[in-house]
Amino acid sequence: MSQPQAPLRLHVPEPSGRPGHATDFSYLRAAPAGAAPRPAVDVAPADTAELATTLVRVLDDAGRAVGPWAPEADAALLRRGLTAMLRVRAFDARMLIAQRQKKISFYMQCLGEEAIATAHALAIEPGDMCFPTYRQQGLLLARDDISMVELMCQLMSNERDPMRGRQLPVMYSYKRAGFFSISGNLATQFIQAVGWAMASAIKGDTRIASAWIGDGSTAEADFHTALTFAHVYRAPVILNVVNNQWAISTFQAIAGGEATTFAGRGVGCGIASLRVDGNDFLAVLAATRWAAERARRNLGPTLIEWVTYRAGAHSTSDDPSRYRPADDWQHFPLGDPVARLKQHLMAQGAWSHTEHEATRARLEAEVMAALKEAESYGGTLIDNHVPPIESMFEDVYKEMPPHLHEQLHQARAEWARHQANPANLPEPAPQGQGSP
Ligand SMILES: Cc1ncc(C[n+]2csc(CCOP(=O)(O)OP(=O)(O)O)c2C)c(N)n1
Ligand SMILES: [Mg+2]
Repeated sequence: MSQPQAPLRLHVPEPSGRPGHATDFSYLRAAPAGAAPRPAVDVAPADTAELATTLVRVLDDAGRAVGPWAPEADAALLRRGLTAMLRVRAFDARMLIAQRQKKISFYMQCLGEEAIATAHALAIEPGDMCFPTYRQQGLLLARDDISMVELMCQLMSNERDPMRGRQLPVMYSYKRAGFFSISGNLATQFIQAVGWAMASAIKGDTRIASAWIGDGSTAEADFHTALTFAHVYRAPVILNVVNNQWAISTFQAIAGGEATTFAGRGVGCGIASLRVDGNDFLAVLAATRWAAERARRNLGPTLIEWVTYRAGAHSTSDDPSRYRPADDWQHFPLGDPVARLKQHLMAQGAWSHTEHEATRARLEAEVMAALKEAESYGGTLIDNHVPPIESMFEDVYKEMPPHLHEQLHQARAEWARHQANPANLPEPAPQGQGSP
């Protein structure tokens, strides 16, 4: 006779903090700055196992750059980096207000995560192709290829929106700036990036790809497929996992981050992997350079888990006070990336409070001027402008097939009927609730 057993049960991970109950961040297991070794770029992937569980950090609590990962970066580059982060923050803050003012329908900010995309953008080369998510606006705003006005026109879906109103606001696409079209279907861009990297190698090109995904989205099958292909063919790609602790209201443990790391997934697949302090501008610079060199030297892919914190709401449709402590970010052990780089530069005498405030004011003025210009081009919510109905049918096929011709004909007739009698107009859809 077998012993009676307790009934089986499942484990459902829970966040260690909730509204009114402070988060216990010890689950992060944050290592001290300077402690992680920096192996040669041709390290065997299996030998990065330790680097995938510890935390690569450069800036210590006093703002000093310490340890083997401290990158070569002169004050001019770091000042540029700090300015880029402040630029992203100013842009995000103003676009949030613009959404509340009903000038745009939807927005997604990256507050608290600015170091990752901005330092990454300054560490890769023009011509490399990023496959971002909606939270890497820093890739665009750290460089000058694309104007703020153009981004705002996309957000307003106005006449100058390069996407012609066919994408949700923030879903930019800039081939000329190495910024692949953002997809609303999470994780699809991860396999596309690996495919692009493979194609670059097949063509004998020198450009590498950079794939982006959030902690929550790693639970999608595409993530795992991408890892397999990247490993098998040693694709020249950087596989970035931004672990900002949350996927809307779902804690990262639900996507599989409990008692393990997302970087560990890479090692399991035979991919060199790093777990890096994503709020440490210098660590992001150093780790990106290391991974980019590996890719360019045909040493294969690198997976980097960037540990950070989504300080703001998921999007303008979200209210995080419902599911986490309101002051969570203030207690996040890795701090604020802007404050940390500022402290580092000030300690070297390469920045000052006065310069900081002057830069903020200048960037705020830049954003306001851009907004004024973008608004002058109108927008769906600003002047009720509706693009011509024909534009719905354009740019789909090189030559419009007969069935679309027929639908266009029908749509024109419907539109004319509504205009003749506005009472025929259907109820407008509720605005302001976007997805993702
Ligand atoms: C395939 C798919 N599933 C679900 C969604 C809805 N959705 C949009 S964003 C999001 C959370 C993603 O979280 P994460 O990957 O951690 O990225 P983060 O928003 O934190 O940057 C979800 C579930 C979607 N857009 N696509
Ligand atoms: Mg997330």
